[in-house]
Amino acid sequence: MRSPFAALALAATVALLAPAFADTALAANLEIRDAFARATPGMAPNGGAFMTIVNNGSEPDRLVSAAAPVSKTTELHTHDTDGQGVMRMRKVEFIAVPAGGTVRLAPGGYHVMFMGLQSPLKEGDKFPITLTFERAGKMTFDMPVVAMGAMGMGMGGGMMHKGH
Ligand SMILES: [Cu+2]
Repeated sequence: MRSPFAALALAATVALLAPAFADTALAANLEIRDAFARATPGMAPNGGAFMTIVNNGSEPDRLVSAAAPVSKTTELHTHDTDGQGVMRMRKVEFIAVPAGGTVRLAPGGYHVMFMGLQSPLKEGDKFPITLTFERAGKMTFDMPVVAMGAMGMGMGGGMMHKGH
């Protein structure tokens, strides 16, 4: 990620999300890259979203909550593997973003979970999401919805919501 090309990738991402990114996201030393939510099948009760959070500042920060109008509640989750090698989801109180570092929310690990969807998340749609950081405060941007299985990065996308 720390290549000269990262800046180009960022520029592309910011351009994509520019209308919503405006003042909040970049003012706070934090960048959100490659954010996407997965489309949900049929009556699936829950959905998940992923992103990369980059902290360009010299102070650590924490993602402490997320909110979106698509579901009754929105939680921060991670995956643990139990003694039998079965992955289970667990709610976390925060996701740490180290100073000058990057944290990835990706299938099989940290994710934002939309609990109790009002309606299915449809490929091609977008919805606003607000992330609240302990230090940087709130960042609101549009979360694009991509096809199920897209950008799964070979980590077994079908497993990610078995805990529900
Ligand atoms: Cu979850």
